Amino acid sequence: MAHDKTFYITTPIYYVNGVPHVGSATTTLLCDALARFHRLKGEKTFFLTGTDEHAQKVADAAAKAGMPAQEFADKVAGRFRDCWEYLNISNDDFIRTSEPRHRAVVAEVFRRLQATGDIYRGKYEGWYSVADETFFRESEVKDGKAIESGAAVEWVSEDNYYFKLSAYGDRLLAHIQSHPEFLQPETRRNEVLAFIKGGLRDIVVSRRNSGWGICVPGDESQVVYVWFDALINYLTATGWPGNAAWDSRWPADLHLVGKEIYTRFHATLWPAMLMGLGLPLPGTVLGHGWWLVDGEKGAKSKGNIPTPQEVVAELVELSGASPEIAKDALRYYLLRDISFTGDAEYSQSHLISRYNADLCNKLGNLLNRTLKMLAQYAGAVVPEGGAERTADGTLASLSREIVQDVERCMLAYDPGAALSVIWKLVEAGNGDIDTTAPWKRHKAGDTRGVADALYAALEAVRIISVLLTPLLPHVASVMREQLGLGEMPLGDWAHETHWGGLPGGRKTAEAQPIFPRIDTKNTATKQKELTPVTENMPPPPPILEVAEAPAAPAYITIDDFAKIQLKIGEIKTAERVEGATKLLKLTVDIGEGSPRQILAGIAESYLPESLPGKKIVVVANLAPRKMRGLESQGMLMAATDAEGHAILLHPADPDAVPPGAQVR
Ligand code: ME8
Repeated sequence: MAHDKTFYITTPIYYVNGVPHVGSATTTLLCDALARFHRLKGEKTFFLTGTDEHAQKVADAAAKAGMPAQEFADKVAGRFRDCWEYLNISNDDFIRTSEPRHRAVVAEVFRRLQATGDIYRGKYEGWYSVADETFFRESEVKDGKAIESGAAVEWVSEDNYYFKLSAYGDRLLAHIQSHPEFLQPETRRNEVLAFIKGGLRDIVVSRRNSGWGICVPGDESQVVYVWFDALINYLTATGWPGNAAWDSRWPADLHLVGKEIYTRFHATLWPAMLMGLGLPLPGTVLGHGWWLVDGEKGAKSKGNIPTPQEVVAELVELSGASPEIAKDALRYYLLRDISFTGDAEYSQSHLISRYNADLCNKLGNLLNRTLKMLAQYAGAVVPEGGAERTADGTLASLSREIVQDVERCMLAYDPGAALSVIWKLVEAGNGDIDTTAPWKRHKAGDTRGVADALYAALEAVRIISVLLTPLLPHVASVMREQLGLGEMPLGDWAHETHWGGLPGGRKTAEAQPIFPRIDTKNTATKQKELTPVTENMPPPPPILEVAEAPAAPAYITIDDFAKIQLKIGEIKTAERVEGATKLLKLTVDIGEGSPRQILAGIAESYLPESLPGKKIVVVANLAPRKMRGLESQGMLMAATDAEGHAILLHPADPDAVPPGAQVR
């Protein structure tokens, strides 16, 4: 095998019983970011996605639509292709399991495993769930439902073919234990270890032929079980076994999937099938958590989760940003907030907070103010002198660290962590401008000082554009356009991430804001005016009415004031409240031993992760009251800014006052 190994990355192939939504888009976008990163580093890359068509639920959906299954599958597969094109997904191939190239490989795998005795004939009697397309054991079923998913099961009794999964338990365990990178994250690896140690049973790999699926070779009465068929897609796309170059792609470096298809299928059945075929196992199988909507898994069957096109249209409408920018804003939210270890709540208000706080206020502001100052103080021409001109050098050294951290995150397959690291540089860029204050230097006639400060800010913006190229490709290219630079050439990652690379003497383009701010005061009304985003989608959650204070009288007496007990509190934890756009649930230490639970209507002004550790002022003797079924044991004091956002009050010297200190 004298070929250079290609970096090979795959998404699940999606069932064509429903259209793509922001859940399937998330897995696809994660893979897209990783594929783009490897290409930028100059590696040969092969990024595969596609559709899984031979499921019983696809046949059922086609019947419901009154269409032949193949015609129905063609139509919905087209929706997936279109959606990925719309989102600028850079897949190198799109595989459909109904294609002849795949049917031939499935038949070949089946034949080979029959020849080794790994596939044999038997009779199956037991439970099957169409929604999960999974066979369940008696112990996995309760009250007619699969315990794992809650989906209905039916009793089936069929003559089938079996795969000898039971023979692979020990080899699987040995491989998992000697390859710590194979199953990630660690919590899922442990789940798989427990699943395998619990004992593997042989698995049914064919079903009665009801006219939809790939026939078992030599036995037209049976079709190959949809999961056995589907997993093989990863091999089909390499050209195995006929194409001499198949092993430049195989084994895949990364299979990225959602958690529900991780343990049983991608981490157990698939590696066992490969072992049976004598083929190497994939480098890493990584499972992410779900987007929940109002606490429940977002799923096409429930119709509770929007399509990317719907969300982008809303963002364009609310912000006035261009559709391409709105697509990257959606990318930003999905990549940044999906969780690998747990689940995450998907909501429009979280998306808007991310848009306003991170994209508009931080990134957009940094780009805009830097270019505006350059135009104002230096004729929009990049100062000459390169890396020499880096003000006090802090931004330069931070940038070096951040480049390394971003690379580490991307190599660890974590685009969300990479984004949060990049935002440290965005924040530091803004902070550096505040401290170097080019406007003051300009006023003092310090031309050199202005040039140093502006060069540092411009270079930070350029490095950020490089780091964002695989993650937010359109935003990165607009940033580069405004900086007067061209597209990032593939393979130039190492060179372009060096501090000091921005050539002097070049004219920048006019600063154009790319993320117009969303006015959150109007969001609720506008949201209501929009046509429902998906049929059957529940209406958006009502905006919480934060209890209005009664109008204050002109004067109160000192005795009235004395009734109010104000104390310094320290925020310990902060999280969003499911279904509430404005509300955060905090625990606050006010010096009483155990912290109080306080609900505050500040979710549109503060990200929960920015709050722990902050000292604030609490009304400690406000009678407890319930909001959204949760008790609030106090109130935080906050001012209101011009746009109606809550701005928390903090002690001027937070270290001097312990939690519980009286405020008068
Ligand atoms: O399972 N949150 O296809 P599928 C996050 N055909 N990701 C989600 C999600 C959510 N709420 N909902 C779906 C299949 N996904 C099989 C796969 S592979 C050989 C065969 C994403 O159409 C996530 O990646 O049900 C999940 O694993 C996948 O879509 C399931 O897509």
